[in-house]
Amino acid sequence: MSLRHIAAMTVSVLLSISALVMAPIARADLPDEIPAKFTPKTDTFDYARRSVMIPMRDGVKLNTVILIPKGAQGAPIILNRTPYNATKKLSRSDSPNLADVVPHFLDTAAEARFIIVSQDVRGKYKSEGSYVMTRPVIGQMNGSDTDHATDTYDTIDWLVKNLPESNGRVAMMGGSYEGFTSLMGTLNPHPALKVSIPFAPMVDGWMGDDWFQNGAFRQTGTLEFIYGQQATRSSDESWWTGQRDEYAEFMQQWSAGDMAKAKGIEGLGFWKLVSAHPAYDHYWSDQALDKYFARQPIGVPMMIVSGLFDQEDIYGGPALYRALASRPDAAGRLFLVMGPWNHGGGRRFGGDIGPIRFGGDTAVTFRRQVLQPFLEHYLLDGPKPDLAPATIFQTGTNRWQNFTTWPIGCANGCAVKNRPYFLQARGGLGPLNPGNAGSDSYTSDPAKPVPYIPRPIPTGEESRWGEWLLIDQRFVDGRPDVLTYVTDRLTAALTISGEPIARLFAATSGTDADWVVKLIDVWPDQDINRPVMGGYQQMIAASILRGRYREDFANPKPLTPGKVLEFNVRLPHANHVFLPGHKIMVQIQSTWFPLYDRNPQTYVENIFFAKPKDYVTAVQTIHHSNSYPSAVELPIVN
Ligand code: PG9
Repeated sequence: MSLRHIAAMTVSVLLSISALVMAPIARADLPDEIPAKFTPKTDTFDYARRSVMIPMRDGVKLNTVILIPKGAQGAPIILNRTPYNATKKLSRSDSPNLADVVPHFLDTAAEARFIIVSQDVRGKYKSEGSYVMTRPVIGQMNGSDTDHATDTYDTIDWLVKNLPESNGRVAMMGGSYEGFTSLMGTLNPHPALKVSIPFAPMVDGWMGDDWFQNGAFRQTGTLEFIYGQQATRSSDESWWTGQRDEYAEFMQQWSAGDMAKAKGIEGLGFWKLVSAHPAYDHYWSDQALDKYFARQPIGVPMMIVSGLFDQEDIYGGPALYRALASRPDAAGRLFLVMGPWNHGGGRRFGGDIGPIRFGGDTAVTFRRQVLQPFLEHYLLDGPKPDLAPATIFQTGTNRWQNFTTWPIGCANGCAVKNRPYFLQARGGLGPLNPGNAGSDSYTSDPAKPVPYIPRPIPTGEESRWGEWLLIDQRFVDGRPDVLTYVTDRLTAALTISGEPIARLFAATSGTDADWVVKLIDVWPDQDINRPVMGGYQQMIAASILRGRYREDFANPKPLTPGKVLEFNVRLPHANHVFLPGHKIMVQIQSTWFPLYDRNPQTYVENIFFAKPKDYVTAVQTIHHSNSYPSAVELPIVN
């Protein structure tokens, strides 16, 4: 073989090797490793899971997750309707046991082998259709043919016809937004719906639930919530921040409108509506469910469950109860439970909030001793529970109390009367008239707002959101822009039961002002066994009023600079004993940041869009004299 021959052969071998190396592997050569259908091995599970798309009357299908206890026969159904991902809701753990995969508030129902169902509301997660935040009922505000009432009806109709394991009786349960859907499901109810238990329901988003409190905009929670709910269907985009301290984050913009713009959410549907309706106009009052339900028959027996320290929906539960309780169809069918809970406490753990303890897990006690017997009575013909119309936890003494009305008010021979505790000179507080003319002033500076909890105010895993209403208030006591009034040390217990109201006679140098009032229980100076409680300033009830709504929530008006005006600040309901050795304190301030957006203190048409130049310092004067007797009226039990 000649050299040329060998060279030619070598070249051809190299070429074919390189051809082999370079030849692309056909994509089809890699088989899909995910099977067309995977059947999980669930023979050790004590329940079966089904996911179905249930058709509504307009053809839209809603994703519904159904957990059926194995061997179930004649089991009642608990229905939860959520904007928070039904699949995740029913996957609390990876346990094969039903009671461990459902959320805590369904634990007793799961232990009793009820069928548990959760459904994505229209437009969220795997459900079809369009999403509208807290979709209003069909009518003026909802021109479509569907709302939560019709979707509930259609869902229940499907469930009772398609689940042979059920006894055809359904209860609705859920908290907050799901409390709202549990309430809406009772309008024109399906005959199979036997009872509803709305926990911490969102009832009036302007007066005190979620979005506003007496007209002050709850900016942190709301903007973040709108982002999470409305940016995408599956809530996979969410609020971002480059700050650990939410105070610093919100100081970067003056108005909530500028903050929304900075985050890129100014085009989202609900934000556009909120920011177009700063006052309590028809948009809000027509959606207020206490007012709406007061005009409807009570569809099914209902247990409204509320938290005394709910940082999101403290208003709705008792407001709804009050609107309905005196109607004839409420007798024996309407119940209120108020526990020492934050938002979710009754649905999860109710043993403490921060360092404040309630003498054991009150949430488990409630679920086992009150909720489950109630469910079993209506869903399984169990014995009629011995349940008072209002079951309210008394803080301070840490015990449950039963009442025939709530608030007690003038029932039972006026056992409870509102009595003023007057602000007095030198920071005093007490039942005696304040006497000689007196007043205290402070400068409220929107550039240095009072934080609502100590800084840094972290979000995410470090967040103190669930405990903030019970954080020790000493961190602001003594600030020059916070006024403090306090009683002498109590020699006897003082019990309040109901809704405290602050009546402030105040003047501002500006043309608008916010008034924050906090009713505080001051613990004895020292506690050897629990040092953290020594001198603790525990809020019992607190609220904010945007001054422009002093006369009319629907029609704001500028304040006249320097003129003494009366401002009535309604505080959330309380059922509390100030124990001997404790003191009663009131704190007053004009910012509560960044939770509430800042009042520019210059009257502008729409605070959402106030300009930086509108934000000015103002001198706030609180009067305490016989002619201007500022006071906190306490619902004192005789
Ligand atoms: N507080 C929340 C909410 C309720 C209703 C409407 C919007 C938000 C919640 O926890 O669901």
